[in-house]
Parts: sequence; structure tokens; C-alpha cells
Amino acid sequence: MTVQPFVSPDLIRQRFSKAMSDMYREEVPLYGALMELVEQTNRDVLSREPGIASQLDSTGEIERLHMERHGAIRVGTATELATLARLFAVMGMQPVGYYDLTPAGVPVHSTAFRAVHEDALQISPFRVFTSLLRLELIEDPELRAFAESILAKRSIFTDAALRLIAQAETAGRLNETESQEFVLQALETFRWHHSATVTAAQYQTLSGQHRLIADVVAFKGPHINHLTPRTLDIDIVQEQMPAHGITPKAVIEGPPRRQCPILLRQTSFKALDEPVAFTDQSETRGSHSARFGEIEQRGAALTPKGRALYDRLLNAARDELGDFPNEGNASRYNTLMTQHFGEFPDSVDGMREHELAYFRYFATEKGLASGSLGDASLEDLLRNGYVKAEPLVYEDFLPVSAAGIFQSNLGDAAQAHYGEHSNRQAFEQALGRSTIDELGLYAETQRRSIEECAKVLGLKII
Ligand code: OOG
Ligand code: NI
Repeated sequence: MTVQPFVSPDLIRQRFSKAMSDMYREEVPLYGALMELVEQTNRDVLSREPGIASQLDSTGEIERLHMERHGAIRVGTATELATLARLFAVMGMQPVGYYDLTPAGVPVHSTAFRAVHEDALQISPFRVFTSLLRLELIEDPELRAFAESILAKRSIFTDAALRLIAQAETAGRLNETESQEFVLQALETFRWHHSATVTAAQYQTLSGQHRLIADVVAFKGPHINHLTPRTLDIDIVQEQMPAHGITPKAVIEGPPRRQCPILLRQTSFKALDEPVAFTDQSETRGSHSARFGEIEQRGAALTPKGRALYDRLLNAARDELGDFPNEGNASRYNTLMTQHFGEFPDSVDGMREHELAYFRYFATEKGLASGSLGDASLEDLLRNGYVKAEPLVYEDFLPVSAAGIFQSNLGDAAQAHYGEHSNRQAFEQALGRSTIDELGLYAETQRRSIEECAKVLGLKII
């Protein structure tokens, strides 16, 4: 008997991300059209702007760009969330961050499953924004009990997936055959189902409470609701979407356009109406809209100070707008954002000087060729061109933007008022573990890059 080699969790994640993308492209052809538009735009940007190309080259991001994407799902129970955490762990994905969407009228709280080390992110940066429905926010006790009973009956994982998760946990890893089977079985959880688990009337009642509740409760599983490729110029994609038969949402979420991109900018196209069969129908005579398309542009991860500045400027622009951004006020919103963000330094040096962003430091050719450098400080090394700083890419999400993405797909009618209900503790209890603080991860990556510079330049400390 030949012994099969084990497959690393990073490689399983890379394969899973590809399998998911292939499945979604087949199910939602507009996603394929969007991917082509993004690929073309990225090619154009790289050939037009050699500065961006060489920056992405030096950080290694150029190699992950074509496979970079995130998805999103919504689950209904604590057990579903906890089992998902175990499934994602097989692929080296940990829950990072806590997002409360209730202030924006969406009855969920969320985390992002993703790889946490820069080396692992380099192999596959695949992330899944995962939301847990907060049934306790349904006011009508009868409806809440009904939703709970429907959810209690479903099992969103195949038996083989559960067996392979348990095996990966006991053995510590999976071999080649098991990994291939795992990818196929895990994919089943995210598949779209044309048949609902409730009658047409029950669907209407759930949807009447909140469209999101119907989306989670009325189906067999947490269908992936979008997959998002990463573009190097989101304004171009936004502008060109209509010519490709894709209608974008009114505004791009996140910071305005800048020389030095920060955090995350996102736009999406509206969810499609898709035929479904309710349990009292023999054919697909009903319809449900859940699945949409989104694109993102990623920039620098911000320090707590940078993030506080971002939040302040975003809130100031939104307060001045006086309403949610929409078709009618989009151009005023963009103007206000640009005006307010004039206060945010827009250069690598400016952001470093004010400690607004995290950076990765790389020894330069000059540094490597320089022989003994004595006791140089990081600032000395930078000034003399022995080391260079590149902004560390933001790997996470933004709650206000996420709410905007949810809302553009749920329609304005879906805006409910839940007040402030942040409950990280309840979320983590459901998850079965704590979520990881993303800021700590960025600080560690930055520190490791400084240590690496010290090592290759032969310095004890910098
Ligand atoms: C998730 C929406 C949030 C993002 O990229 O911020 C999101 C959802 O609709 O389930 O995907
Ligand atoms: Ni998204």
C-alpha cells in the first residue's frame, strides 16, 4: 500500500476557492461577465501604471491577484455556525473580527473566515463573510418559534463532509484523496437550491418580517450569495458595468478614490430574481432574490489611529449628506467624501509619519549590497534606501460598507430599526470560540517584516 502525502490546509483552501468560483460562474453567468471585466481592467492598469505593477510585484500580491476573491453566506443557528467554523478550520481559515449589522437595520452579526498569516494569505487569500441570523430580534413570538422549528429540521452539511471534518480534527490533516473529497463535499453546503423548505404563504410571512429572514430560513442551506473578485481600479469597473449588461449599485462603499488606496472599496450589482418551488408547488413558480455580484479594491490596513480618522471622516460626510447614499444623492455623496477625506494624508510617507497605516518592510538591493550597517534605526535605513516600506494590504471588511451591500440587495423596504444590539459575546458563544482581533494580525505581520529586514541585513535589532 502506498502512503499518500498530506495536503496542506492552505492548498485545500486554494482548491476550494477555485471550485467555488467555478460553481458560481456556472450558476450565475453575470459573475463570469464581471470576472472578465475585472481581469481586463487589471491588465490595463498594470500595463498603464508601472508603479502599481512594481509595488504589487515587490509585495508578492501580483501572484495572488488573479485568484483573489471573497464570498458571503448567512446561517440560522449556533450549531450551523460552530460546524462551519470547524469546516473552515480544515482549510486554515479562522474567524477574524466581529461585525454588528443591527445598527443598519440588518438582523445579523458576522465574522470573516480567512487565513491569518501572510505566507498563508499568499497561497490563497480566500475569505468568507459569515453572518448569523439573530432570531431573538424577531418580535412576533409565533413567527420566531416557526423559524426555529424549520431551522431545527435542516442539516446543511453532507454526512461525508462531517466525517472528513472529524477526521481532519483527529488526524490533524487530510491526504490527497480525502482532500479532493472534502472539497466536493464542502461545496454542497454552499450550493443554490431551487426548492424551498416552506410553503409560498410561509415564505411571504417570513419575508414580510425581513427579507433576510426568508433568505436564511426558507432554504435547505446557506447558498453562497456572492463571490467578489479584486480589481485594481474600481471606478473603471463601476463605470463600465452598464456596457456589460450589469447594473451597479448607486455608490461605491468605503473611502473615496485616492493616490494611495486605503482599506476597502466595494460595489455590487443587484440580486437576481430566481425561480424557486415552494413546498406547496410542484414547479418553480415562485421567485427569490439573494444572489448578486460584487467587486472590491483593497488598500492599506489602518492602525487604530488611522481607522479612527477614517470613521470620523466617513461619519462626517454621511451626516452632512443627511440620508443613506442612493441614486438621487450619489454625486453629492461623492463630492462630500472627497472633501472630508482631504484631511487624510494621501502618500506612503504621510501615512507612515502620522502612523495611520501598517507597512511591510523589505530590504532593497542597495541594502543587501551595503555590507556592515552598524546599528541603524529603521528610519535611517529607510532614509538611506536600504529598506523600503510598502503598505500592508487590508484583509478584512467594513461594517458600514457591509450594511450598504446588504441593503442594496434587500431594498429600502427592508430597513428595520433594531437599535444598538452589539453582542459579541453571544456570537462567540454560538461560534464556539473567540474571534481574532485583526489589528493584532497586522501588527504581527509588520513586526515580522522588520525582523526579516534585520536578519538579511545582518543587524541585531532595528
Ligand atoms: C454580506 C454582505 C457584506 C461585504 O463584502 O461587505 C459583504 C451578505 O450580503 O451576506 O459581503
Ligand atoms: Ni462581499
